[in-house]
Amino acid sequence: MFRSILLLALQVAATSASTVVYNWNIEWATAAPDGFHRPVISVNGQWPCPAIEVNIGSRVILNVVNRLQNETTAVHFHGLFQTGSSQMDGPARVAQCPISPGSSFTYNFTINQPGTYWYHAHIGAQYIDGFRGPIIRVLTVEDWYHEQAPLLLEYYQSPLNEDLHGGAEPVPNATLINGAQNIQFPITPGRTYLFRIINIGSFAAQFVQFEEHDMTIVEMDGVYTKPYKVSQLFLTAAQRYTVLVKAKPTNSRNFAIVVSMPLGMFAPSVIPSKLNNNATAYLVYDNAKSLPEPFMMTYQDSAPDDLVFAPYDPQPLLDPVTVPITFTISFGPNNQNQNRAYFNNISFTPQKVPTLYTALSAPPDIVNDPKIYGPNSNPYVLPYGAIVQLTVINTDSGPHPFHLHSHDFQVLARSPPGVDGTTLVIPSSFPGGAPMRRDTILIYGGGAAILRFKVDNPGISLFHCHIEWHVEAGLTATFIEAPTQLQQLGLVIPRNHKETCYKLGIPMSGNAAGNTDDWTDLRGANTEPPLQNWGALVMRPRKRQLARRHF
Ligand SMILES: [Cu+2]
Repeated sequence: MFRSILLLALQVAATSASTVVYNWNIEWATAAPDGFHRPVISVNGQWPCPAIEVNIGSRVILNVVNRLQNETTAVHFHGLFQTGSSQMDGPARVAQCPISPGSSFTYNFTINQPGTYWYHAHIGAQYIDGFRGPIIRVLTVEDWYHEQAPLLLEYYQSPLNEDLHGGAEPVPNATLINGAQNIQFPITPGRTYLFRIINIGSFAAQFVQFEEHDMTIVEMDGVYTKPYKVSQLFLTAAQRYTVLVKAKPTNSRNFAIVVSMPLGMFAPSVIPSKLNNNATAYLVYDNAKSLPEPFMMTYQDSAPDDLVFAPYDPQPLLDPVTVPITFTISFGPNNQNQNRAYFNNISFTPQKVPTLYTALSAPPDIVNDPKIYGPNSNPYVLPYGAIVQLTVINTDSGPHPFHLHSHDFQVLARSPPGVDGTTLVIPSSFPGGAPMRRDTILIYGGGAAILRFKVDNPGISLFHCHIEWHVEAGLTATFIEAPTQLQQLGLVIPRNHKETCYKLGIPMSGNAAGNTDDWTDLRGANTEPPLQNWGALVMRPRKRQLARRHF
């Protein structure tokens, strides 16, 4: 567990071109962060999983050995652009093959962005079972389930769930702070503390409030901002903030930190009877004094509105738009009666050949044809240098946090909660003087947002909802970014990356269907999700086990 307060004074701007090697055995352990014992996915037996802590300029070599025995794995580094290293981005079946039990896999990349990031499994809802952690020491907040992800996922995507619960998502059982509850942070009066706060959860948004202490926001999602004082923070899954907290001048008493999941995102019919949606931690000024009772948090609706934050390094509006894309988000049962999620009526299904390998192996004269990536990868080929405008229209009644790999994006406009998004227009000026930027944005139910980014990072960049259930339900689009330039980069696919594919019999060349003779022949490409989705499990259970205890 992290006692992770960093004194601002210790934030020395250190740069070094060092190489940091991590050797991680991914293995099962048991933990009871909220008193309930359950299997968790650990790093070298350690859970919560350790932080990756590196200075800017450092090279990270992360040697992963999958010792889970019953599940495959893959790791994504959320917020890192992986410029020139798309093969290290991590999404299984997109940038790599799943790592089989017993296999090794090396991620090797340079950190060239300051800020707050995190890592998580990017395969089959696996990060719900605990394989997630910070890149830098932080205060993490997260939702927590008592049931294991494969069981929950299989039930979530089953026709039975559609019939009984309208396809509702499994609801977490608890909220955690730094993978625990009742953590204590020792505080010295008069000092200013820097907290990097990450929502590493898989579904719920979290409100964070320090009793009688304001927070001054200075960074969000890797984008440093002009200081902005708030009394309460709101983080969707995957969002990050760095805040400064000024300690009181005296140690007259101790204070509570309360973290709370709003219940509005959960379907009432499947909320567990013993849901604990609050967690408490403490600012301890004086060990001899008692700890306060946690205060009742009153949610400041969508507090604060992140569109008002001003980047510390304002960048001019990306203009003119050369590739406008409109995504209409919807949910509904497919013809197998599974509750699926759609961008423009297309539900994402992983293809036979990982998309990066299709892009690397395609003949140059066809690599820019989106068809070769398979219609159900929801492919968009973006030419180098393009200015892309994403207009995302959420026709669902619930809010969704959308994340773009390999970039941050400019947020030009977003409709407020409860406002019809179809009339959204780009304002003539921005509250912060320049468009706000981040890599994960909440789009309210029935609302919309307009985002822009520049195609300057050849590789495969996913755009998806960061609610892990919705990833599995297909709420993902694939940007094939500058494939001609990508081929010219000469990416080296390491031997152990190839071996993971050989082991699973996954082809590393060809179109989405694995066809290398006729690249326009997509027969055999994956178009439907499996009727039973057991996530990262290698062997499906003999008998179908429904996660009925949870529902
Ligand atoms: Cu979603």
